Amino acid sequence: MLARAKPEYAIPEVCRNFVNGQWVNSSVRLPVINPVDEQVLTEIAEADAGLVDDAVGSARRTFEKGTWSKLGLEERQKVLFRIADLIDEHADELAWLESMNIGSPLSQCRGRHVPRAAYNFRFFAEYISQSRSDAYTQLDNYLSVVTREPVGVAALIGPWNAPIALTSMKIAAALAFGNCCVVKPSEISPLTALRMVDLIRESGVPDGVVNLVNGSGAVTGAALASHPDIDVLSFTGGTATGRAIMSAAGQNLTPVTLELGGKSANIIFDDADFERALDGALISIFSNNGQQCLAGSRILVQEGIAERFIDAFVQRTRNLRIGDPLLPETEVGPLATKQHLDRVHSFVDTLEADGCKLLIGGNPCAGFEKGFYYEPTAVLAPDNKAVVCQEEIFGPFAAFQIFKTPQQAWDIANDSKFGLLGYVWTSNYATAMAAHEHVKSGVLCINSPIIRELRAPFGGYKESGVGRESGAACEAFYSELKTTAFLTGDVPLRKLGAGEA
Ligand code: TXE
Repeated sequence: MLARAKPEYAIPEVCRNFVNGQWVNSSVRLPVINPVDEQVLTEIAEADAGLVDDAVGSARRTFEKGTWSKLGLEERQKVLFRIADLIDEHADELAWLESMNIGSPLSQCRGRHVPRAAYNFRFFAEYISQSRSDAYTQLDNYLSVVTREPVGVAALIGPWNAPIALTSMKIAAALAFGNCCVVKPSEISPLTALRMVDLIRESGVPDGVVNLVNGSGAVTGAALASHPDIDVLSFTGGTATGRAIMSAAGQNLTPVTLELGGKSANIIFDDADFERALDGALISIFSNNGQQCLAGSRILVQEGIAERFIDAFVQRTRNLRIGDPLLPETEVGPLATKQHLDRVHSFVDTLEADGCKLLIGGNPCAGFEKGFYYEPTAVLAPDNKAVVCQEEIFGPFAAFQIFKTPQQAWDIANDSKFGLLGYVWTSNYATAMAAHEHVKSGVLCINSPIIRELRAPFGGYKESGVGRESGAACEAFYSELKTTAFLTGDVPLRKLGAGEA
């Protein structure tokens, strides 16, 4: 392995909490581990329920003051554009921090995740200037006008797998529609959210608008999710955690959006553009080290090309460059944590009983003294009942199945508790249309890996989530609708109590 690039950017010794414009420490520390050398990279100062309450209180008071919620549209836009510019200016640093923290290849963090974070702020800054609402004139003598108001305080709980891209989306949307927020990054990956808060402050967002609390899910996350004074909660993470969060928020009738797991079918027909489908299949399962909810982790191949396709996939998998995520040539880095590595590996134990054939991989990588590296893995499953076809593995682990007819493909794709994405590769227009009709997923990509169109809803059917994220979906979520009826004509009123005795 080549020598690793020297650290070029500072990592804070302690990741503190940011409440009402102040950095706040705490005595409980949790280590953050570097997935490459397994050393402590930094620590987080865990926010307890009291500190979470301070953060929510700060957001509430600031919201009521109106320094942000009542700021003119153009001023708000200017600040959001400034955040985007600052993210772009610090893109190398942010990508480096992300890669150091979660082990994602630097090239992917720099090429996709950080630009996406900047784009999230630009997108919502532009979106709000085009916002419209309704007026109803059908009722004689009344004009009913519908307006939107910011909802108040948003709790934003982020995941560890692509923190900057996913958490920035939540912050950008909450701020754009005039809200204050409390952000809780994953305890595994606090670094980029922390740096983003610095940049948000530098951009001119008033103190108290964005607050950040660090800590474990059980302590900090649970205190935030159950806090009675939050108005909405947006979460991205695992399905089990999503369930706990929705129950906690439900006690306060706090609306939630949940973007959860997936086990997406990547369906490849005989008539697909072979090379393109192959590229797409590899991208869909091995990007971000396989740690993505949108992974095409069940690869369904039609029988006419199955053998050739699977052979080619395995060959390309063998050639993947695994290594230090900071090196430019690296295509697959280490998994985020030791616990996650063990979980991914545990699925190998299910293969034999389910009649699956291991095609490649299936072990932690040899040849690395340290680091949570896992071999890019592919298996062939006899049917969709196999555990590796049902459970989200969230690693570089592909499960192939072979199908005969389109109907079989749709049946297998839909036989899942998840329904986040679907991918279909075909040169036949009718097959693409049939996929559109039959595949039960929140997003479907035809002849393409994921394309995240922010104008269009993103989210899942079934256990993949609740609600959607997009311009319009976020507008609906982060604002209250108000109908005001104006009397415009002469409408006599009944005179209660004015009758003769
Ligand atoms: O993340 P969790 P985990 C999937 C993936 C992965 C599995 C588990 O399959 O293997 O989920 O991931 C906070 N109240 N995805 O357990 O628990 C936590 O602190 C409030 C899919 O490592 O979902 C962190 O900030 N908050 C995925 C956040 O929830 C709580 C992304 C996410 O942690 C909490 C990540 C609680 N009770 C994992 N418990 C995707 N959809 O992209 C935890 N948290």
